[in-house]
Parts: sequence; C-alpha cells; structure tokens
Amino acid sequence: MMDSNQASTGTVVAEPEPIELNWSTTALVVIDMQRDFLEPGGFGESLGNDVSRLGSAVGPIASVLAAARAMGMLVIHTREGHLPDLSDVPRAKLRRGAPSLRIGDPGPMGRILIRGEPGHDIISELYPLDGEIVIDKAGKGAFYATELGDILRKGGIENLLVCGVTTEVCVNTTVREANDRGYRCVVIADGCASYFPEFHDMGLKMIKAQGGIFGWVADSAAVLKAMQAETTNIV
Ligand code: C5J
Repeated sequence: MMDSNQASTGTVVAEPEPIELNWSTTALVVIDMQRDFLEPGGFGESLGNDVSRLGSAVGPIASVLAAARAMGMLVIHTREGHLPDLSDVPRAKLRRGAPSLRIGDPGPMGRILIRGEPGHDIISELYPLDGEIVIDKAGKGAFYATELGDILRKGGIENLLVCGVTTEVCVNTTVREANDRGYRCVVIADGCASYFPEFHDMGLKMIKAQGGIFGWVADSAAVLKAMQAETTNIV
C-alpha cells in the first residue's frame, strides 16, 4: 500500500474546476460492475433495458483500475444483491414494476440479483484481485447498511474516485451519500454508464452543477494523466 506519510499529489482536470488529490488519502470505488447489470439474462435486462449500453464503461474503468493497483491505491468494488432467503429485500423493491423476472427468480445466470449466483458476480474484465475489498450492498447507495464508512475511516480516506453503473442510480446515490459524509468525490464520466444516455448526461451534470454540489466530474484520461506522475515513479 501507499505510504500515507508520503504526500504525493496530482491535479485532475475536472469540472467544475481542477481538483488536487493526495493519492494516499484517495480510494477508487468501482460500483456494481456485475453480470446482472451488464450481461443479457440478468436483473438489468429483466427490467427491459438494453444492457449493451453499459459496455462503454468497461475499458475506462479497466485503465484506471490498473493505474490504481500499480500505485497501491485502496480499491473497493461494490455489488448490489440480496441474501438467498430474500430477508434483506424491502417488499417495495421486490414487488415494484412488471419485470420479466423478479429478484430471486431463476434466470440464465442463476437467481436474479442474489449473492453467490453467477449473475451477481463482477464481470471478468474487472474482477477483484485477491485482497481487494468487495462490499455487498442491498441498496443503491454503497454506504447504506454496509461497512464502507468504517473501511474508509480506518484507511484515512478523504477522496473517492468513483465509477461504475448506473450513472443515475447506484453511482449517483453513492456519491450523494459520500458527499454528505465529507468525502470529495471525482466521478469518472466515461467510466460510468446508464441504460438511458440522457440520464447518464444529466446524472453527471447534477453532480458538477452549482460549483460541484455533489462532487467533480472528469474523464478517465484526465484522471490517468494526474495518476501518471505517480505511477512513473513506481519502480
Ligand atoms: C440499478 C445500479 N440500476 N447498480 N442498480 O438498479 O445502478
């Protein structure tokens, strides 16, 4: 891991303004890059969505993830999903809408959005390394009823690089939760995706509006450029 006494920083060209990050107090949070959302036959498709729309986020996330790993940055993956007995699914979530398959129903990748099923797993391209933290969450926000807050506090984390799916649902909810807890969030625009392009655009606009009311937004290239100086120093 990075030496927290070593104040190596980088400035990310972001909106609404550039942001300087101390890498030793920054974590990368990859939200819900699960087969259930990105592949046919999972939760996302059961809701009537075109899951191919989320694929654009994979490459940018893979690049930032590789750089974060090379720097020894704290990397956290999240997964949305529920216990096999459905005891942690609010009735309202279970009953909502008219999906082709409901949470817990058997599907081609196992039971929909259930922990331990193939569909609940993270896609192979972004699979967590041994030792990386994986937070299982029942809600859309990664702080709600999880150990995330404790982990960040223990790690002395002040800034989050946030990416994943979907922009307006789990990414936005987590960024709002993090902002209320005092974290400075930089959302990686092309490392996020939505089933609805207009919601993706608006979800990012909402974060960076009003002087960055919830956080900052930057492209993966800008984040990588800021990380670059650090990674080139690693021998
Ligand atoms: C949704 C998520 N969209 N990870 N979950 O239900 O954004």
